[in-house]
Amino acid sequence: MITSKKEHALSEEQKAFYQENGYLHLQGLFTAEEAAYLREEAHALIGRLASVYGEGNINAAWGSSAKITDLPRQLLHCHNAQFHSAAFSRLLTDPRFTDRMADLIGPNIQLHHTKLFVKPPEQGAPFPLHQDAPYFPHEKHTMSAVIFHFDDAPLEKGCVCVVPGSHKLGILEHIQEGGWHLPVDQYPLESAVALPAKAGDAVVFNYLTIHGSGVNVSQEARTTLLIQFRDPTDHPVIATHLSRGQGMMLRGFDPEADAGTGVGTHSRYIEQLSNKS
Ligand SMILES: O=C(O)CCC(=O)C(=O)O
Repeated sequence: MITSKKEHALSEEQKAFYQENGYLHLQGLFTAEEAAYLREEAHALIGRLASVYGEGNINAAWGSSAKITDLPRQLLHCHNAQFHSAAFSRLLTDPRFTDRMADLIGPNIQLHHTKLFVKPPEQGAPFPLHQDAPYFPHEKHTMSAVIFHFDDAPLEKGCVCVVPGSHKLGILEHIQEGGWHLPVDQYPLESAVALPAKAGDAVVFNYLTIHGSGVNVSQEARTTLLIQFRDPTDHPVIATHLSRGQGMMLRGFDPEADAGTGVGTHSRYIEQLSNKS
C-alpha cells in the first residue's frame, strides 16, 4: 500500500549504536525468499552483461586489490542496476529500508547511485580499506551506503568489514592509484571488524566510515547491491561521480526541487555536467 505513514523504525539502541560507531548491521531486513529472488535477478543480469561485453569488461576489481592478494581478482558489477531490472527499483524505495534510513539522516532520502556486485567463488576481489567520502565529498556528510545481501556472506566469502567510530575522523588522506584507498600497511583489512551476514541482511554505514572487504575464497559467489543515498539538501562539493538516476527521491521530497530555477537537483546536475565539459 502507498501511504505517508512511517511503518518501520530503528530502535533507540540502534540509533545510538549508529551515532557512536558509524555503521549498523540490520538482520533479516528482507525475507530469505525475497533475497533468493533478487539473487536470481542479479545473476541473470550479470550473465546478460557478460555475454554481451565479456566478463573482463564488467570486472570492477580495483588495481589496488593486488596489494591484498595474489589470487586472480574478479568483481563482476553493474552500475545503476535499477535501469536493468525493476526488481532493484522496487528495492530502492522499499519502506523497510527507507523508513529506517530516515531515522539516521532525516525524512527525505535521495539516490546517489547503485552498484550490483557479484564476487565470484575462489577469486572474488577484495576492497582495501577506504572511506567513500573522497570519491564524492558532500557538505553535510549525510551520504551513506547500504549493502543488501542476496546470499549468505560469511568471512570466507569476503564479507564487509568496518572500523567502528572512524566516521568521526573526517576525510582522511587516501591513495588514488588503483581505486581510492588508505595505505594498506597502516590500515590492514585485519584491523577492521568483519560483519558476516545472512541473505536478507543489510549493512549500512556513513561515507566517512572506513570499510572494505576480503577475498572470496569460498565455493560460492557473494551477491550484493550497494545503494548510496543522501539528504537532498546535502550538496556535492565537487562535480564528480554523476550518474543516470542520481537525484531520484527514495523517500519524502526534495525541498529544493521546486524552489525555483537553478536550485533543484536536475538544474544542479545539468550545471555540473556543463561545468565539467
Ligand atoms: O561490497 C563490498 O565488499 C565493499 C564495497 C565497497 O567498499 C565500495 O563499493 O566502496
